[in-house]
Amino acid sequence: CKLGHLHLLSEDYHKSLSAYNKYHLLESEYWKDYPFLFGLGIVYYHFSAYSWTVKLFQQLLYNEPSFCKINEVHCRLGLVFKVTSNLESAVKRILHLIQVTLKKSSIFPVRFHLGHLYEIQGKYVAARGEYEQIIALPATQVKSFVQANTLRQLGWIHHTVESFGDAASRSATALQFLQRSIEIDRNNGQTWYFLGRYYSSMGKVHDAFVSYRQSIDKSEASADTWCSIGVLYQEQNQPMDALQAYICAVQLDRNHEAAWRDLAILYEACQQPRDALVCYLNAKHCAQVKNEVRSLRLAVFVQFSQNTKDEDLSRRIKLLQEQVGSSPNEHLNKGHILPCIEDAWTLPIPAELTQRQTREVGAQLRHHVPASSGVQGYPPVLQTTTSSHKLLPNGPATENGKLNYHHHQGALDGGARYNSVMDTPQDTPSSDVNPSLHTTTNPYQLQTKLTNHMHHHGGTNGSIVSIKPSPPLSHASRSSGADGVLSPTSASLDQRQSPIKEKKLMCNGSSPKHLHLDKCPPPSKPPSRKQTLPKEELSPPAPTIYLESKKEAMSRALADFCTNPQNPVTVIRGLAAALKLDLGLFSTKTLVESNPQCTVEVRTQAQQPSEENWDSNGTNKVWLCESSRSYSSIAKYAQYQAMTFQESMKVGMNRNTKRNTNQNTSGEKSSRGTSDASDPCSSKSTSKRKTFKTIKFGTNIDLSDEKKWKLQLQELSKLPWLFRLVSAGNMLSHVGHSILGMNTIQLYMKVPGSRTPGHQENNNYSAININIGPGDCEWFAVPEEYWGEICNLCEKHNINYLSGSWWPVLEDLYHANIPVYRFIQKPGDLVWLNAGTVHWVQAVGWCNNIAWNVGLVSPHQYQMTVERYEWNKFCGYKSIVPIVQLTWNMAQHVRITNPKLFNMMKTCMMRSLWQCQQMLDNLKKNNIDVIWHGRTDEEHSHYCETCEVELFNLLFVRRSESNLQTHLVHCLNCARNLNPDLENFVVLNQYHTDELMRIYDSFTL
Ligand SMILES: O=C(O)CCC(=O)C(=O)O
Repeated sequence: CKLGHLHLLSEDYHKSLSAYNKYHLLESEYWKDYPFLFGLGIVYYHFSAYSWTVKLFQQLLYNEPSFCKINEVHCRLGLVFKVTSNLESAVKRILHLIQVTLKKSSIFPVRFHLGHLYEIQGKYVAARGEYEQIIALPATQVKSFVQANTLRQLGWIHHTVESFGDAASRSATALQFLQRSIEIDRNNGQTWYFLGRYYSSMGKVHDAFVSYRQSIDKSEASADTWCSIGVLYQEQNQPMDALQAYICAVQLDRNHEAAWRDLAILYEACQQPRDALVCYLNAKHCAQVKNEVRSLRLAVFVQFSQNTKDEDLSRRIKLLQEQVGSSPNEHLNKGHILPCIEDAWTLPIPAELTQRQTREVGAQLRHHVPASSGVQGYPPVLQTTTSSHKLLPNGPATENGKLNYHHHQGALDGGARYNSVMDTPQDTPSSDVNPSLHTTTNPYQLQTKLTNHMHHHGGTNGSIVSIKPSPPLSHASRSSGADGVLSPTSASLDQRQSPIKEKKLMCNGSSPKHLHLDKCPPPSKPPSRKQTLPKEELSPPAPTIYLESKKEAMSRALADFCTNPQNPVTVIRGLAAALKLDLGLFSTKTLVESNPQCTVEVRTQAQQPSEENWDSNGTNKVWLCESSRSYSSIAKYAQYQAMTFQESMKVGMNRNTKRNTNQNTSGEKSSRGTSDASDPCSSKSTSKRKTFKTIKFGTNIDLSDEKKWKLQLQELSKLPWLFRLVSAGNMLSHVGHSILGMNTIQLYMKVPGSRTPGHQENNNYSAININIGPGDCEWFAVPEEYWGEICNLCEKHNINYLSGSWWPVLEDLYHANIPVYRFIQKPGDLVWLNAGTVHWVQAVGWCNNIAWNVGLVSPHQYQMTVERYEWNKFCGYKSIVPIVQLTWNMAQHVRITNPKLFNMMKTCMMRSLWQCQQMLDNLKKNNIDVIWHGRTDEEHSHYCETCEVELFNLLFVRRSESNLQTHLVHCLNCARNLNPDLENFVVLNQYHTDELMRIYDSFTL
């Protein structure tokens, strides 16, 4: 491990990786060695092996949030999330970093990234705000490369964002910014490229060309620049030069959609339809590859324009296929202006532009074979036909022949492009370890590269970080003294820490910080199951219970069946009848009569077949389940529900009349195609592109107000104890405050196709859902032990399992050997979801549902809850159930008789007590006062403003700088990160230690 550090210090990453690997193989408890986690994370970052970087840094953050280089960890995580398009997480990390590096000069590169993240997200005003803060500062305070990059981006957004003013003034401002940027840094190829784009759009051809040339000269090989040069040549009617430039672009980036399109347009203009067709097909493939990523990343309006682009593309391809198919082969080859695409592929790059370029292209191409590039087998070869039809003259290249300048909007488009904004080594947090995020190679390629490297350099056989369970953590063996080992390598962000106080205030060096009950390593996903399930076990029937009497409904046997971990989900039929429940109280009519103005969150969705999920273009099956959010009222949504229902009745009646007429006149039955309008989830399919009706789903309607919903709540108290909203045996009744939708009721109002995407319940609690009707709902459920595999599939689709919105493609699950319960919930059916069951739901008809959570006081439920609490902490995701507070409350109010549950709760209490005591001792030693605050009844638990962990007892409070009326609460680590000596903080405590000790002692079996 030390050897790894040494090589890292001398920036020999290969050797460092090799040494760290050896250590990792030998040391099963590697995760206790924080400098190792940091060092190896840095090495992976260097090689752009981002998923491994994230894993190691998360382990480090989880185990030692006060590690001396923790800000560097946050910064790199922010950049990793940025480059892997996990933009929300990136913004979160960068905002955190800005907060903790307040008023330091190191903030500005970070602030630049924040601005740029906003720009990528299409939040231009926010982006401009960040950029303007940077350039408003005296030049001496901001490094010149940050200034230059900021001016460049400001120039670019003024040039491209129409809402920033009238064209003339935007244009003047854009030019000023770009020129100022170049004055500061003449060697930035990206800035020259933007300037070229600017001049080109102003019709200043010569200036544009000079700028592009500068760009080529200064930059690494850039497909964008070559593509734009091609456009410029083509506009000047120099097709051969244009061809060469485009070829250069697609050689540099085989997935450069715009360059393939432009090349196609060029060939069409030169009446070479066969070559044009090849290029369009490649463009189409690139578009497909990009679509899924794009829909994750870009704002809706960009998707609309993408849809139009895709339609154009498909139309052109169809036209050309007809042309090519109907023309003799030899005819197609006659009178070419340009070499065909296969020959063009071998053309040399224009000599005048390439002295420096050729060197780089060679180097690039060696590394630049995309791991999953579907545009294979270059040069592209078209299967020619031998049909004898005549080639149409004058390919209509100008109909959609606008060249694709705007399809590649520099910093705003694809991932590879925006990397270049940040990859100047100085842009990264600390230049001393030179963590370059390579411009031209995507993370996945580099992962492959890295793996190959490891094969060749005698590393492991690819299993670099095989996270395996290790023996329990021994406190004594924690390597605490070695934290400083790497300090000299990355001093940038941490110089401000005061080492003396740091040691004094640290209280968690050897204390058990987490609730992890058996002191195991950082949380990890359950291992994948190896055994292959027989086909019939992949679709098990959902356990269903038919109740006939109140006695059965109230029986112990029913509760035991539902809570048995062997049954991930149970459908209970006949409950409403057995208990004489009046579910009509939740019908739309009654809801409108009782609370018409109540707020409804509306999700606008596409109505799709339940086992499928298509991207917004209707071209690929994807996991990302998009919906936009708005708000309405019960009364308005009810109108919508009724209106859609009536419409569908009308369509149904018309269809019947038509069918009858047809049958009567011709005696034939009308065929039922996929576009059957009365089928609520039907899709129309034109040239393989599906289109779906847009629907609105009324969700998360809050029925917590006991006055407004008195009758409804009363009715539900007739339920058996296990299903009741409030009961002594329900952990969630002991939280001490309401958690909306968990220990309060939520209502859903649906039309056919309304989707609740895949999820596990918060903190793995069990859930109850009753369908009020009149229509059915379709459910999909997967046992808890498979959540890790579903999480992996989400990651594969670039979706965050915890915070993202996903709808599993069923065939992907079967392919991964994951069993899925699929069943219909009829009106009156109660669905019980056991702890941790993964599920997703789609309405078949028009219906309302009510749902809430239950936490059975049992060891199984408690363990599942704690596991998810820790996993959430590991992933930086907030647990909305404050488990520590809940445990202390339960210890006071519930008689626990199960020894396993008792031990787990006692461990949790002991750890929180121990931590509080350590903090108090250290605060006292440092003469920091702790002020009594207490806790009011029903006071909500506090969470750290920065890292969102639950705070128990001790609160570190400061005034918000932006709003002095607001107080912000932090955990000790984040407070110290903001100010090592806790200046400007007030420390409050909510419990007397004596009282906690008394509760602890009197909590007995
Ligand atoms: O009825 C719905 O769509 C919500 C289903 C659900 O996820 C739940 O009740 O937990």
